[in-house]
Amino acid sequence: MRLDDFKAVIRDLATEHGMSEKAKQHLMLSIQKLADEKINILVTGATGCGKSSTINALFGENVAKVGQGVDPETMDIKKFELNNIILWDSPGLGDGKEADRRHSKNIINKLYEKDKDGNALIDLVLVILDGSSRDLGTSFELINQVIIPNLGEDTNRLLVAINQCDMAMKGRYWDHEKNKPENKLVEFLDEKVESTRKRIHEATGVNVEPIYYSAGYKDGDEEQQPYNLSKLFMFIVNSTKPKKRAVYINDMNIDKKVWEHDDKLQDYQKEVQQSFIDSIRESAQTGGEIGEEIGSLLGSGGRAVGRVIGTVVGGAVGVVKSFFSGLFG
Ligand SMILES: Nc1nc2c(ncn2[C@@H]2O[C@H](COP(=O)(O)OP(=O)(O)O)[C@@H](O)[C@H]2O)c(=O)[nH]1
Ligand SMILES: [Mg+2]
Repeated sequence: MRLDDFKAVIRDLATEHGMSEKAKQHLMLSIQKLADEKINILVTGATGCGKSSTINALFGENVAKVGQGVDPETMDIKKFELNNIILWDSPGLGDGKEADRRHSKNIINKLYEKDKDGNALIDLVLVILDGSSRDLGTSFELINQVIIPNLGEDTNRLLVAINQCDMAMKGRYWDHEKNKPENKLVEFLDEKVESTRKRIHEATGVNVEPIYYSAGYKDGDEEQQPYNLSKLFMFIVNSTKPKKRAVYINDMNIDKKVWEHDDKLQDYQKEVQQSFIDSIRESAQTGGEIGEEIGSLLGSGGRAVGRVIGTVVGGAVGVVKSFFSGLFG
């Protein structure tokens, strides 16, 4: 369990800072408790938008099967159970009237499902739009008429992401060598983000902040790495309840190369890292002296914490290192 690696790092850090045994114990127990947390994510969007590709990019190569067509047998919600993350993969709209009705119903039911504590089961709804498509009408119908009206108060758990940004201008202005968009495409994508934001706001009054990315693809020998996947991941982490955020450590893709191509890579990694630390601090939150000790170790007063973790992680811990390296050069 990779959270154990993180625990070891924090334990060393606590020892280094002369934290009391009592506070240390509390902190370790809190991290241990995080290992039992589950995060449920509903991934939806039109068939072919890249749900499976995105899931694989984020969580590892073969979690979901890419390129599965509209097979009536497999069209309904699929469930993927990782260590701590449970993914629900549902087609959006656009597969015909009958299928649309069924998918809407499935999605709405999922949105109202409660976990054992009576909280909404779904922590996060990730709606993926196909950035190469000119007609996103059914996607807006999905967001504005199916998801948002049934989301409840917590609209923060909705994330809208535009995939296949490499194909948004039919493949033009994509720099294959650097695996990133040229200026013309950046402008185009920025406009797409803005018009998406507007269309959702005008229809529902809800403010979302869409992002664009590419899940990449593999086609025989040809392979294209994801772009802005770290950014997507940062948005996913930030849309999750603070307490649960560190749980992602257990399931994120440890293949470093998928995370490397981003417009502001270091910012995203820094923010994710801070989120993980905040998450641990929050789950360890308590009053009295113990609380103070933990606060001073992991709180914003302890800004050095990230650097120290980077150092401690040093040669050892696989995923934490792989994701954070580059930050601590
Ligand atoms: N060029 C490009 N192709 C993509 C991208 N994401 C997915 N694809 C391709 O789009 C097709 C459909 O993807 P898939 O993940 O199966 O979509 P799903 O039906 O939503 O699960 C596949 O051929 C993928 O390789 C991307 O970011 N860029
Ligand atoms: Mg799929």
